[in-house]
Amino acid sequence: MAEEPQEDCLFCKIVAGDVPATVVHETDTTLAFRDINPQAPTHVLVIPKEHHPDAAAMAAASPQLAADVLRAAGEVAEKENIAPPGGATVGYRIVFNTGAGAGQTVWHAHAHVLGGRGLNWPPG
Ligand code: D5M
Repeated sequence: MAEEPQEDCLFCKIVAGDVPATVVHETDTTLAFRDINPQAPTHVLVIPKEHHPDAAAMAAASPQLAADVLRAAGEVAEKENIAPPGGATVGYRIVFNTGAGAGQTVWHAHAHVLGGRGLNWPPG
């Protein structure tokens, strides 16, 4: 079920244009902007314009919207030149921190798209 914009949600405010962001990609249903605290040379957040509290809730409410976010993440990676093919050092990671214990701090679903450097496994 689609949720209404939440008054106290930072990312709903970015979608509404009430909080500034460096937007790098937009589709009908998604918005992508640079993370304010980048953890890699490319660190972009891809969000659904609709409010959902986390990725699992978004996928449960709308599998199509979850697919839109993943597709937009791939498009961001292409634009940022971190998508394979491109040699052994090229690649990116899509991360959905889900729950406070996993580092989620903003309760509006978002995919981190990280790349532009070697990425270790397992993550911390
Ligand atoms: O990721 C939430 C991310 O959101 C975190 O990496 C910082 C980023 N952030 C917070 N405020 C902003 C603004 N105003 N613009 C861009 N990026 C922002 P999480 O997985 O929830 O910890």
